[in-house]
Amino acid sequence: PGAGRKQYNLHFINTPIQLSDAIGKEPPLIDKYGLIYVIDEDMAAVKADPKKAIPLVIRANVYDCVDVLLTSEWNDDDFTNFQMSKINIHPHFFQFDNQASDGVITGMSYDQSMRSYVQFDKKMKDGHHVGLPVPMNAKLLKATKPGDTTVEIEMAHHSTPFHVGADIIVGIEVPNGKDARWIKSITPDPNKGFAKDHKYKITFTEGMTHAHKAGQIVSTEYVRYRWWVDVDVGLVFWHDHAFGATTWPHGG
Ligand SMILES: [Cu+2]
Repeated sequence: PGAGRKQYNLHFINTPIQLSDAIGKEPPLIDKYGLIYVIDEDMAAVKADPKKAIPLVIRANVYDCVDVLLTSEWNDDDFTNFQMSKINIHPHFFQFDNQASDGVITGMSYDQSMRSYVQFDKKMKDGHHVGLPVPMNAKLLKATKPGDTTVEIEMAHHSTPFHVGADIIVGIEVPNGKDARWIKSITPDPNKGFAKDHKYKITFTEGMTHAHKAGQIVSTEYVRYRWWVDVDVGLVFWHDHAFGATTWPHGG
């Protein structure tokens, strides 16, 4: 009973994309600033070979539930995202609950676009950050074992610390090795002032499934979309629609 679940962990990455093969004396055409979605398990191979950076197709059968976890490695820059990198997934031809599946970024809807989980610093000007602040990213200070309920972390400097009740992912960059957990408590308490050394001990409401190495990334920067396939809608176009004017020409 219930829908068949198809789960995909997707990353939006900034990587060279080969657009054509070499012909005669002409070298292959490569967009050095490619922007493309990849599935978790393929990310390393795509980064290593611009030929493998091809558009991602998500296939589902009628009555499936497509369960998508989306994250981004596209850092802030000055010439494409103007220090405000954000990406989402906007699938066309769907009936949306725009609070949960549309990739919205506007109005009073919950923000479903993501900042980069690999960004740990920020362009500053006159003592203030330019564009959006540093994303809420951290790194594990100590390795953890399966079943552990606490992590020791160092937040990205200048970022806002996590808060109690938030759900964060430990090991967000690890294919099939992520743990999403609710925060039960944080010490020192960020509500009484941020830690000068940016270091916090976090306790989760339940233990983690996987082992994690020191240095792995801990982040709030992910979104989970669920798409129920009620009817056969054929081929559906989808893309980033947070920064389309600059991501589309590069593949997004
Ligand atoms: Cu669109």
